[in-house]
Amino acid sequence: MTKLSYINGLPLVLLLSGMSSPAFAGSEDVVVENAWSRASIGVNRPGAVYMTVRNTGEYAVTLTGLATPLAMMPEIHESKTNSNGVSSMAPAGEITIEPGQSVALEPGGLHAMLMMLQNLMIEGETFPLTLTFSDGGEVAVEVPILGIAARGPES
Ligand SMILES: [Cu+2]
Repeated sequence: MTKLSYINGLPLVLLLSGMSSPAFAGSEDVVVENAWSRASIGVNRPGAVYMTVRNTGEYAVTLTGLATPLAMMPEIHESKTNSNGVSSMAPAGEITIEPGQSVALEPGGLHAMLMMLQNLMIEGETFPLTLTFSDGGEVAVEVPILGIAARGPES
């Protein structure tokens, strides 16, 4: 009601456009492309998911978390290789995507790590993955499981 009284008195066209503003500031404009993952050797090793997250809207969006029935602890990680050629990875925290930009989750860089797998990841199957954003919105994607040696969505 405070919002209504605030915009009270504005021309009707402004009132209507104000009321049709998105309930979520940004995440409804997020598109997830080319999501894929690899078959797992067992459930004791984590799985990894790769994709491109594109912000087609006019507001910056911040990816804050992941959810999937396949893993109890899905988390965004970033792999890094130091000057000695030793690679390691760590939680990447929240990822902000500016309007018109995209973030690539790909082997050797950012990835969605699926820790505490609840099931084997079997080639040819798919599983649902939900991306959560700071505006409260969610984007769900069905992730195909490719072969154990796959290097990209077309492999
Ligand atoms: Cu990882």
